[in-house]
Amino acid sequence: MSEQSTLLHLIDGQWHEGGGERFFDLNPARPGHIVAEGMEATETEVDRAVDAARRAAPAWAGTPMHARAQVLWRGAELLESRAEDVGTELVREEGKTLGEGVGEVRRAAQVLRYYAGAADREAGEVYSSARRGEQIFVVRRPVGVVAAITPFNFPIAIPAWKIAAALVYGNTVVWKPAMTVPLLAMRLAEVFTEAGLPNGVLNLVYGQNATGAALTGHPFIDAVTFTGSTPVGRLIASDCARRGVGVQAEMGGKNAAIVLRDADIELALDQVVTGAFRSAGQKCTATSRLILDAPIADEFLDLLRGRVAALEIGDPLDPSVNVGPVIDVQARERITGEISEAVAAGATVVAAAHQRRAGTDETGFYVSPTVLEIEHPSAPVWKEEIFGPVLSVRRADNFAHAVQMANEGDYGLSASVFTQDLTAALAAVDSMDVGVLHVNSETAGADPHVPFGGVKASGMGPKEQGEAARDFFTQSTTVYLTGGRPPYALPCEGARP
Ligand code: UN1
Repeated sequence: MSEQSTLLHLIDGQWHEGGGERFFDLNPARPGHIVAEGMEATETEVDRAVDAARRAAPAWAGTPMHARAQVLWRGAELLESRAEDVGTELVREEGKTLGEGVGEVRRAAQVLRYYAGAADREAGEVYSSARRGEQIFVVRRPVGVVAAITPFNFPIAIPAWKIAAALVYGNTVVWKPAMTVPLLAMRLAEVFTEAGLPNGVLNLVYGQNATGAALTGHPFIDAVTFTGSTPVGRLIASDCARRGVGVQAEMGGKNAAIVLRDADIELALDQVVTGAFRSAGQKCTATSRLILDAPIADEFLDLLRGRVAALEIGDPLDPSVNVGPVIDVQARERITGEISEAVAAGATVVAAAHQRRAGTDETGFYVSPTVLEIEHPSAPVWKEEIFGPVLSVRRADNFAHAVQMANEGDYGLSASVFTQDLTAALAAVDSMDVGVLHVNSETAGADPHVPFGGVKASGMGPKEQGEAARDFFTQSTTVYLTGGRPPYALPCEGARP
């Protein structure tokens, strides 16, 4: 699969080239190879996409939910049948390993099935009334036209969980994916159209930040679902707030793993290495801080050194590679710069991986997985999201101290606690300021049927996935239903025989 694909926008059910600047989608493991190319959308094309979504909205909202769900069931089957091919394209475009790429396409299929199943689940609530003869119930209706802005790091799973949820609850969508992963966006949009989605219900446009801003600021957008950095998310959220538009923003993370003295050390090592270095650390849920209970810290770091040194770096299409490149040259420069600055400021490199697979193209955007021990909490690598294969370590005197360290800082997405002590695990549940807590598993991962999202600077608005998705993609109407005063006796008022 070395051919180059042409990227087409999807507007009102038609595929066509954009009228804006030409852009190239590069393979981060072989930057000389162009995976796909296309033209950005112009502002007029963004307008046309929103207009198409707006025109398609009433008929789609009026389509029975089971019929909407049928499109998702078919889409899931198509994705499943293409998992190997689309997963390989994902790897060529984004740089995560083959197992992760194919796994992510399967995960997207699972997400579509979960939302298709929403048609068979309860659709609202019924309450008792204080008044005789009345029922109160809450029904859900679509919000309208949704703008979806998605990041590069899960090119198909995150779009799937935003778009499938929006669609099944009766909304229409205009989607702008990250410019580094347009091919996977086109593949997902193809799946939806082949599955029978009517024209205009899903529209796809490519473009830079200005295109995103034209979309999220468009007067006919009713809601915005965004995943990306905290500064951009907050900018979008404030603009949406001014216009009274609902927003769901999933933003940064600086996720801590705490390893307590009684932990299963082998398990913790496996999970910390996976959490920190899978996808080259480019997950908002990646483990980027490690807090070690002092009595086991030296032993843990010794073992970690061996694990990290054994990681194989190289072309992610090679099945024996553990860590691929980061997304682009800017990311590589930024991340390596942060590592050098941390070391210059006194951080100690306690572990690093340099093993390249034979045949690796050295122009690929590789960053060696690195573990840094930090003395002071003000170190930028301890506080700021790096979005790369960098793990910062500190030592804690005891459990309470470890929790206090984990809760430091602005973010509150995910955390892990490794312990066999039930009391400590339950105390962590009560005291960790995060939206997702893992006890004895890595910080990354998100099942489709449960809420996902963070607190503090990590998230704004309703969470994603599970029933939380319904809260965001629908508006509720509370109905007080009474028949009034009938001109005849009701059975419940009649005299007993
Ligand atoms: C995961 O951990 O599998 O951008 C999902 C991100 C998150 C999703 C993480 N919004 O990394």
